[in-house]
Amino acid sequence: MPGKVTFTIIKPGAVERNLTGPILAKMNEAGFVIKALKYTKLKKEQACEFYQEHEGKPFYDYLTDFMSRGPIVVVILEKENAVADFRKLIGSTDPAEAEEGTIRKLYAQDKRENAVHGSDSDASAIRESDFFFSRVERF
Ligand code: IDP
Repeated sequence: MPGKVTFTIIKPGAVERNLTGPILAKMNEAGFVIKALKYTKLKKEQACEFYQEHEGKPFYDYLTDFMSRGPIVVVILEKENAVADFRKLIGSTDPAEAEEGTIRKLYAQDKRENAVHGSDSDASAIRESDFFFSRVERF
């Protein structure tokens, strides 16, 4: 049975362009409930750790520079079928391929700076939530 929790990051490009409010509103409108939320910033080595599964890929250095460029908003979200429904809400990695109305179609700049992250499995949602949030920050 799919889990009820997913994890998202509003990435630096979107925070810089003042899109945090509209993006959170889209998540709420789609039925996701905020369980934990934090405004923070990654150091380069922390971005490398978070994205270690992509180490060695051609976009890894750009990605980890980008993700540590400025503030981000990290959020744990709850909803039935959270991971799959959230991936649908954000759309394809490349906004040029994303469906109309998805968060990336609306707000991403390009494939590299694509506004938001969304966990790709229940296990990732747990691992990524644990990366950013302590036990007392969620309830
Ligand atoms: P996802 O975020 O849609 O799950 P992943 O394949 O996990 O996509 O890639 C993580 C992030 O790395 C993407 O959101 C995007 O910012 C960046 N990325 C992925 N593929 C490419 C690429 O081919 N070129 C440049 N950046 C990429």
